[in-house]
Amino acid sequence: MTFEYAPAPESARVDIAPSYGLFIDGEFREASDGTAFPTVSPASEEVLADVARAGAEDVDAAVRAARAAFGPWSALPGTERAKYLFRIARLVQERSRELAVLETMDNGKPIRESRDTDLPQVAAHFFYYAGWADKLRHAGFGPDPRPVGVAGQVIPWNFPLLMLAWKVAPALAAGNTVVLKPAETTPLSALFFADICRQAQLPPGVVNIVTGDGRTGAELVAHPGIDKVAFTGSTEVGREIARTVAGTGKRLTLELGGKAANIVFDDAPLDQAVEGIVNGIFFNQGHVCCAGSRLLVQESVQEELLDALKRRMSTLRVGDPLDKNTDVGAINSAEQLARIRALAEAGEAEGAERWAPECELPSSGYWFAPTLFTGVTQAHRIAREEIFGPVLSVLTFRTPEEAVAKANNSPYGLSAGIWTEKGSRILWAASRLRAGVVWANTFNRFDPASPFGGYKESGYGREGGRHGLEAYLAGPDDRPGERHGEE
Ligand code: TXE
Repeated sequence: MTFEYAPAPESARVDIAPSYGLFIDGEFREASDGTAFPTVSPASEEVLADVARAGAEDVDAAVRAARAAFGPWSALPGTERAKYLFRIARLVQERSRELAVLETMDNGKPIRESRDTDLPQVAAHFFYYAGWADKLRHAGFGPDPRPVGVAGQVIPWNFPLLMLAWKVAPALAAGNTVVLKPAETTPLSALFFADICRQAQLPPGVVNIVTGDGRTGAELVAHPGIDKVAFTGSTEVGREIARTVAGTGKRLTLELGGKAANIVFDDAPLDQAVEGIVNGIFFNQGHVCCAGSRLLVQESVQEELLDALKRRMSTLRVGDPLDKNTDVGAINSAEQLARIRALAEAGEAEGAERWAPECELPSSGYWFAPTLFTGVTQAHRIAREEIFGPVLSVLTFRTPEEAVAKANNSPYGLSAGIWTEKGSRILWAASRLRAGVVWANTFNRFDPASPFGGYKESGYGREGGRHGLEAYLAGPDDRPGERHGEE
């Protein structure tokens, strides 16, 4: 299947209304206490729209709607659920230019990325899981695979619509209903998705969207009507959610941060490696949990590689995310910019050497130039903490053993990259790296059929592929509906 798009959407228009409501039981409505918050364009700091902030009463209404919809939705034959998912996938494709522009305006990512990566991946996830909906009985999940129930899903701002797709598509395919809370800085594409659900005539209550901040997320996670919680976000909030969910019988998957090592051996094709390094850390401004934020380069090729990398970084175009020539867009929020700045300053204070190509940053909006730190040691904060921005920390190694040891010396374990011509070395290193995803001679490649998830503080559970579906199916000991008297 190919996902083909018309030429660049520079002329595509998106009509953003002045205000948006919550999507509950198939209807848009204001928050019960009438509160709302603004969502701004990170590239200009202009307010794009006011969005309702869901309080406890609204979260309760959304969970009730999802509970009421669960029985009929889960009882539909898989072939019927598949039709809805295929319809949603096609509508996402039809509206992809509009959605790509919207995503870029609300998030700050380059239009080339939202058009060529985010939107095709969103559609691909709905197509992929649509294909599973009528095959659950024949896929080794047992003779009578059943959904978990109502899923409470809390997602971040780095891939707003794609994270929605990762969570909503498998949940629906398996027969669950959902209440989803998008991040407060990027709520718009989820609300446009709600409109797609209406266009697809999805039964009311199957998908509910409650916008708001962490308070809304906390209400959702703690609600007794939820059977499963799926979260992607920071490790701190992940810990808090794990505490809330502990002992409730709710199922939980957590996809948290990362500090991936991108390991370049001396036999690697260096030009190709440079492209992979740039893609690994500057794609989506480095707002990527699996970003290759630590470059581990073999000492003998360090100089040659860094020269080539600096030349390549000097060609990156930073600026207007709606310009299809832009490579690096805006930082998503003032808070995130402050976090990136603080960690970069810590890098300098601890003695690492900072380098960035000359680039003129726009005067309004949130911006950070692509930045490289050399002379980094494992003790430095920029080698240990997730920066979640366009900042690369360079460390060196002499032997493959040292490379693997340094790569694994992290509280995180989400992803890693290996660059080498030797197939045997790829297998040797991949089996020793404590990372959920290991890429060889490529980076940041995704496919809906591949499971994704981490070790250690990067969280637990897998999304994507068959594993991602399993997370939304009841285990042999689960009794869906039992906690709600629905058996
Ligand atoms: O994340 P939060 P933030 C990392 C990254 C970044 C840092 C902080 O390092 O710099 O986290 O980002 C909702 N109960 N990642 O502050 O707060 C919140 O409203 C329930 C990595 O934006 O974790 C939003 O919808 N929900 C990551 C979502 O959680 C709560 C992606 C994420 O926000 C809540 C994002 C609570 N108590 C940040 N508090 C990745 N793994 O990709 C907040 N939320």
